[in-house]
Amino acid sequence: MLVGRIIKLLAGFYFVKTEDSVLRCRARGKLRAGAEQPWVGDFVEVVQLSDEEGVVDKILPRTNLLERPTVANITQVVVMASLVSPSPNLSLVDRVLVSAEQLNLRAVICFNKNDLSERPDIPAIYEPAGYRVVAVSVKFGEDLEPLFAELANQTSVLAGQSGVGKSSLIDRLMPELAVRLGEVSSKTQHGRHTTRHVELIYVPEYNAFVADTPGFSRLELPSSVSSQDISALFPEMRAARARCRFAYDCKHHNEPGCAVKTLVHDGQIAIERYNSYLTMFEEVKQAERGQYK
Ligand SMILES: Nc1nc2c(ncn2[C@@H]2O[C@H](COP(=O)(O)OP(=O)(O)OP(=O)(O)O)[C@@H](O)[C@H]2O)c(=O)[nH]1
Ligand SMILES: [Zn+2]
Repeated sequence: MLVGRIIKLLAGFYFVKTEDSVLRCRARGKLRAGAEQPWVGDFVEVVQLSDEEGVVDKILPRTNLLERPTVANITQVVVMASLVSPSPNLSLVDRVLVSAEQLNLRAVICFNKNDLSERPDIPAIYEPAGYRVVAVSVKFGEDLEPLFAELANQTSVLAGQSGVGKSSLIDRLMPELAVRLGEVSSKTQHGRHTTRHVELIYVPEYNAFVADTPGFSRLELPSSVSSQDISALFPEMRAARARCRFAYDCKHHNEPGCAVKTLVHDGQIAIERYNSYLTMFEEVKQAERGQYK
């Protein structure tokens, strides 16, 4: 039995990347519906029928299954923002980071277009939180090595507002670096973005999988998060919470003896991050009020 990974779903076929080829596969009947349905990103057992064809026989256990885009076994989120044009939407960056924390995914922040502006103050906002931050110019191919190093051995999904350079990055990762089979005809006929489903691009040089998710711009704030738990999803606030006078009842807003506010005051939590926290807290609080009315 051969083990591979589904990298694309097209017209009822699963394209499974194995050690040394990509097989076009049908799935066994029992796998085609419901919970047993295979998704892009799944590791699967395949019965090979020929050099090019096979049958997906079994889905191996998943570590996660992301929705919108539906993709399995993601290990990290790359949050993309541009330093200028569009100016960075840091509240969107923070929302994606909070979602990544909740999903237990590693997060990397990639600030693009550093050819237009340096703005070292912006990446610095994320340092106290311990996030990996890179500043690159995708267009001019500058400073990309640290980003590629972060992609290595991971399965990444890109998130970021429109115009920050997600497609440009995907284009850089392929075609000269990436395995992207069965694309030629659909590309010439309809262009790349007609692919409705998410696709995984494999970059052999870094053993990196990157999800190409056209139109995908943000991860939704998971609805299961409670207002009280939001501060735990900000790594630089997490440890301080226990030291607040009201401990886990503290909203870190106007309460006396708040350890989080002390860190903000001392510059150990960036004011931008703290403001994002307050916004998200209010948003979730409002939703909770609606729920319990
Ligand atoms: N100056 C500069 N421009 C860039 C850079 N990277 C991308 N761009 C430009 O920014 C614009 C948007 O880039 P895209 O790659 O289409 O952005 P996107 O995030 O995929 O946008 P959507 O498809 O709308 O989600 C294009 O005109 C790119 O040429 C960069 O590093 N520097
Ligand atoms: Zn507090």
